[in-house]
Amino acid sequence: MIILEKIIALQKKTPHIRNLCILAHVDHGKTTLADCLVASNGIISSRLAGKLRYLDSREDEQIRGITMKSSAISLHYTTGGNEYLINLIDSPGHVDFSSEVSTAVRLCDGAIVVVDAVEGVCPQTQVVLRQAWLENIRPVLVINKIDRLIVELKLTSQEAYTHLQKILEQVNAVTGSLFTSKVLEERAEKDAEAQSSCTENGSGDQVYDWSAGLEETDDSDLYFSPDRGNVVFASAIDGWGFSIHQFAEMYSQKMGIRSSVLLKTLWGDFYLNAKAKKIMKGAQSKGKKPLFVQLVLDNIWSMYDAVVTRRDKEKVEKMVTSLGLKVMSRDLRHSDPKVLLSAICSQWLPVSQAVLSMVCEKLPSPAEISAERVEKLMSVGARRFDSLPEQTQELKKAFLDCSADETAPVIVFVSKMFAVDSKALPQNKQRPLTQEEIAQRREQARQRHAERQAANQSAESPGSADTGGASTTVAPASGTEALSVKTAVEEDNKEHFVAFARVYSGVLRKGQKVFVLGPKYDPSLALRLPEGCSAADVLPSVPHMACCTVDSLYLLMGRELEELDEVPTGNVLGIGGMEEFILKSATISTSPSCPPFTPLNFEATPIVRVAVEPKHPSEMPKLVRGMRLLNQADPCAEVFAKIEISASKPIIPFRETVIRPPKVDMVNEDMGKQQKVAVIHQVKEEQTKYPEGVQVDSTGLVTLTTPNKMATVGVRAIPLPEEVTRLLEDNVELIRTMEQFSLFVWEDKTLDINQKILENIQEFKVKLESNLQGRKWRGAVERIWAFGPRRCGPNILLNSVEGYRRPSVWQCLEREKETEKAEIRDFDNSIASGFQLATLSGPMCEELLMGVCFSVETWDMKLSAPLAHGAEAAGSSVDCYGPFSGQLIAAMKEACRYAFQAKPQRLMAAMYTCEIMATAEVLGRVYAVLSKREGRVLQEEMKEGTDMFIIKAVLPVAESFGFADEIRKRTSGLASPQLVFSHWEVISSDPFWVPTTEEEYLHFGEKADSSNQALKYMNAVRRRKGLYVEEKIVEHAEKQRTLSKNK
Ligand SMILES: Nc1nc2c(ncn2[C@@H]2O[C@H](COP(=O)(O)OP(=O)(O)OP(=O)(O)O)[C@@H](O)[C@H]2O)c(=O)[nH]1
Ligand SMILES: [Mg+2]
Repeated sequence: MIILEKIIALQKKTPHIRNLCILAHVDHGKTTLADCLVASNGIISSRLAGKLRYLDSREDEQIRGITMKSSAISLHYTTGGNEYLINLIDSPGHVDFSSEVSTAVRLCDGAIVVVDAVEGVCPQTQVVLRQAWLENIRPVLVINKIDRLIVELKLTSQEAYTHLQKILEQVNAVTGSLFTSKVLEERAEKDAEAQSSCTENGSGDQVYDWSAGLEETDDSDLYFSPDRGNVVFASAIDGWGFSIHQFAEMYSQKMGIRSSVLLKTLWGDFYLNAKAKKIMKGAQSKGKKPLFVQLVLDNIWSMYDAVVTRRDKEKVEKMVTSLGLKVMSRDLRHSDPKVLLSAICSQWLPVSQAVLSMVCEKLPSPAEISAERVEKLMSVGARRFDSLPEQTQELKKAFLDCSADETAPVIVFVSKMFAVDSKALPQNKQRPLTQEEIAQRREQARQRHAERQAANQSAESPGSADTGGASTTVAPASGTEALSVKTAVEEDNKEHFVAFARVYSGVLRKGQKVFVLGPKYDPSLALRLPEGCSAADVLPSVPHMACCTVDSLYLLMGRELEELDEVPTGNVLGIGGMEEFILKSATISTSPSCPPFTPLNFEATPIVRVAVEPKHPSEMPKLVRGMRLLNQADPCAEVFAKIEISASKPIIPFRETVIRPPKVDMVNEDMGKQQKVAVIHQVKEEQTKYPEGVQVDSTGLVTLTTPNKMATVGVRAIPLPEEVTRLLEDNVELIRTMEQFSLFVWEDKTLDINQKILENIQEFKVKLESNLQGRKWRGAVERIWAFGPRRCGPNILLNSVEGYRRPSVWQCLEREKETEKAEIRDFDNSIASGFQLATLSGPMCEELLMGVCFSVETWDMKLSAPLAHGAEAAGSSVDCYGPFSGQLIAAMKEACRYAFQAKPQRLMAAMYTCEIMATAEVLGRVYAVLSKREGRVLQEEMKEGTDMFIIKAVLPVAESFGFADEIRKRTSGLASPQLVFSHWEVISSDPFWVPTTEEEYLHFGEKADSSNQALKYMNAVRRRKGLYVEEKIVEHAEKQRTLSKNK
């Protein structure tokens, strides 16, 4: 309880707060490190640190041994005479839970990035560094598991030094590439500004500057380096860790060298010249031991050698006394040397001290939030910060001040909702009793006992008025007890949602009235509200805004929650009673002009779905409730409904596309012609079964007329180059912004788009142009009509109608120069809608299309003028085929589908990439599993200094179920892959392929459906969707036989 009071007091000292999260690849030791830090506060015993994994509070986390949910804990730490409050969030490292990392990173100002000294930088390490970068939070580095270098790899201290240097280089390379891309971006921005001001002034002399700006920008405090104090070397499991500060202090006393000198030279190419008593440069070239090896690593190596390897009791005792440590004799006698080791090392170089003092020194406090980060948080999507309403812009000051004044507006961001068992809530928890309460209870019990005895005695003499009274007072008491038990049982089944949040300004109090702003809230709507209004007033309803009262506030202490009355700015907290108002994330404020925070950066893409239904249909409502809770809690799977459900097999998505007709070289073509017997004609005829009214010419142009014969459209499908498809996929946000802009123009409104976004759009356009080269694509980019499906997908509708100039989709780029009046033809929208529908579900198995360009080449309308201009609405000439616009949509959709079918069609499969680490012995088995599942190895390399191979491979999602398990089984648990969605890939085989030549007949037989992977996938999807599957089950009935007879 002392801790709690201390923490509450510290919460008010904003400059002494550090909000940070621990990030790393899976299994690099985040939770173990967190354990050591938690133990330093006496919350768990230091003997159990590393074994308990205190922050993995869920049962399934303990069983599986991995973290699945991020959880927070508040710690205090004293260094340099100052007390600090550290709000620590442990995050999961497995890709499957990467959304939890995003929610954690948003609430922090700094991060501890943990890297395994053996495995080095792994894919997820890069991802978390990127995430920290995107959220503008400052990272520090902990290189963990140094003990593995000694015990497992048996490196010498010199080798270990080289190895550690390499790891640092790897980490810095990742940071460096992030930094370079940012500088170049800023540079381009500045250039654009300079250019625009240049043209405004019309000044004649031009200065060309071709430096990239990299030289001028100071990036030195960005990189990790031990001499900058942002790196700690540790072994969390053995409880030790150090930064070179500690050794510099130690040796400056011992050797009489100033510690500032040691700080500069302990890491790097320096050595000690014992004769001259000098530190010299050039250890490597002169073949000397670097200072770091001699003064730091050698000590640790000899400690491990004495304690673990040789178990030399005398030497250990000597070392212990020379270091001035005290070791309990039971540790000295323990049969496991690791126990003794951690007892010594955790005293000598306590990891918590090294890490926490680095954190307090190097990471910023909440008050130091940068203006850049604030603007990033406040400007949603494409909106420019200075296009936000004035009151909203004023709030930037509140963020920067980070003040806990009464007058400061309250701004809180909720990044996720997490479920807590109602028993675990502090209100419902049994408090430990105080001494007086215990005494009181004892007294009560004694009285009751005495009464009962008295009653028993008087029962022998019935009719006593006394006893009657006593029994009536007892009865109701037991009644209420029973009642409360019942309600408690009901409560038991209830999960409570607690909002995981942080205060950015002001003080959040229990019982306060606040606005809850959803992610889609528009702060300009606040202008409509009366000035100076608060959430306590009766206000007109505004979309995505709700008013509510803060129910309860919690301090997050790992698995415990402590109730609080108020939380000042800069702290991480839990808020109860918000489940009605918040789905996943929200912004809470006392000011209605507060903008919602930018959405979180989620790194993972959800690919696979399942359909679920309850086993007993009567339990449907429960399932619905469970699903709703699940949705609120997390994208990860978990069921709250506690009923039996049956889940479908995983639903694997595919995409459909067309490709260019395959090229056959001349010789082969000739041979093909000879062999392709008459069958070929038959097949051709079968395939080109187009209904009446659809004309298809030999080049694949499909012409279709609406039922009322009023309009004709001619459409051709063209495969888009792969780069273009990828470009379209990567720039969905930009396309959406463009679409929004066009919509605003359509409604005669304007949308202010951020300068940077405009530039990105321009860049996107240039890239498109450079990828769409050649005669076929001349001027195509300007003629883009729409993107689809859903207006922003990877397919293009192209306007190739002669003489039709419609407003370009790029109009947001051409705001200034008034383009010549382009007009929109009537029913323009119907054509686009037809295209959207067609791309939404393709003809093969009703999956989305991808990488297809539909070029509208003719569009004739034989409309009498009045029909086009609203006569239809008047009802005078409604034809029997329904509204004309609808007919046109349907015709366009059909035309697109036939155009698609006129080309060679292919399925596209979603692909995972995975990185597998395996030893040489099991390599062959890994390959066997991969090739069985249609995987493809991209790269194989040996991890330096180890006997591990790293294999990078891609694998279709459809083949991935049970993959991780199979690999683990086949390699006896030595290799464990993580699958990450990477891209869509065309399956090269043609689903409609049938054998046509004699040779193929011989080889595949007549049906040939056994070998066709694409057909297999397509039919599986068709079957699932209840579509017609073309399959012969029984072909020659007379040839059937019963197996049992023949056997
Ligand atoms: N040899 C050695 N093993 C360690 C060290 N730190 C952690 N481990 C082990 O590494 C394994 C993973 O540790 P965790 O702390 O659960 O790793 P994590 O990063 O929290 O993993 P996720 O949360 O699942 O991503 C455990 O078996 C630990 O015992 C260390 O310093 N040395
Ligand atoms: Mg963990």
